[in-house]
Amino acid sequence: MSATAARTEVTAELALDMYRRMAQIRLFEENANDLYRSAKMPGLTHLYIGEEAIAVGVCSALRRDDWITSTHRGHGHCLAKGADVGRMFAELLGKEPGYCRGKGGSMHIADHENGNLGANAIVGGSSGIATGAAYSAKYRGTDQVAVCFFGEGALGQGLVYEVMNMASLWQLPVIYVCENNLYNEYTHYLDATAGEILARPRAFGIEAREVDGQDVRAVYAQAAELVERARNGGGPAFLLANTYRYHGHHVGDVDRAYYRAKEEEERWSSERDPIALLAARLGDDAELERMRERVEAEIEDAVQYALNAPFPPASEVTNHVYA
Ligand SMILES: Cc1ncc(C[n+]2csc(CCOP(=O)(O)OP(=O)(O)O)c2C)c(N)n1
Repeated sequence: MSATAARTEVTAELALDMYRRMAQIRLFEENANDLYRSAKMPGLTHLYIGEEAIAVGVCSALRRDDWITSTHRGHGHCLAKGADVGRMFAELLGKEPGYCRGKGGSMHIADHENGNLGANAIVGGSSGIATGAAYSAKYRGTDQVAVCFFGEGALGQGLVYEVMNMASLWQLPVIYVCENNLYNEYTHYLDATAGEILARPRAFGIEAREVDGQDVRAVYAQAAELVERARNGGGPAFLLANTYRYHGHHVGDVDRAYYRAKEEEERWSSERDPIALLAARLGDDAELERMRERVEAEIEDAVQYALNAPFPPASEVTNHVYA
């Protein structure tokens, strides 16, 4: 077995850990939805349910000191990179122990200790930040890698092409992970995206691959190869992961019949669910059930912790705010 093959191998231990992380994200998101629907959460949020295998597969190939940047649909990325569930719920509820002392909310969670440079509500915006982080790693001579998660809607943003051009010229250790969940808000991506997606990074000489975003083992294997390659000076890469969001664009988008069929939604959740696909492969139902129960207890505690946490005092409303 080659050295690269050894690193991309999914051991039983890693598969179980990836299962736990996907289950944690799924339950986190279901609880976030409940908090919104019971009017306990201010604002709204964009659920990652259905896409868990991408965040988990990619982040499982990263070190803690590697970086990620995230999007408006960012809870899964935060959790997969190691964020604390209690502090995440606290942020969603606007509470003091939240990652931004409750002032950022769902779309602005950053967790620098775990290498998460932040979610970003500007579609495509974080591509500049991830590429800058990769430039910093190269300039300082560290072997860190930066991953930029974004939806296929970001392919319409010019910044993404400016930074891919630089990343290729300077051989930066950055991986652009395009999560194609088929819809940019309420528009099918084929109505907004000309030509082949992979032809775009390839035009800059960037290594570009495609993966089944519902198969966490496949995502991990591709990511592990591309991360090692970038870490060893092999330059940037682009990973197109095909996926689907089960819920609406945001939690308020409940009547979706005008832009996509119920049958399509049911097909993805019943036949292509990333957690069920991995469970079928792992087989040990009793072990998985125990793991699910542990995650359920962890999430329940975290929700209670956030509900009971204080709001920041009104006197500090303008502290830490740079807008
Ligand atoms: C620069 C910019 N333009 C428009 C918007 C409004 N907007 C928010 S999400 C979104 C669609 C994003 O689709 P995609 O990038 O595919 O991500 P997904 O929501 O599917 O995860 C748009 C247009 C925005 N936030 N930023």
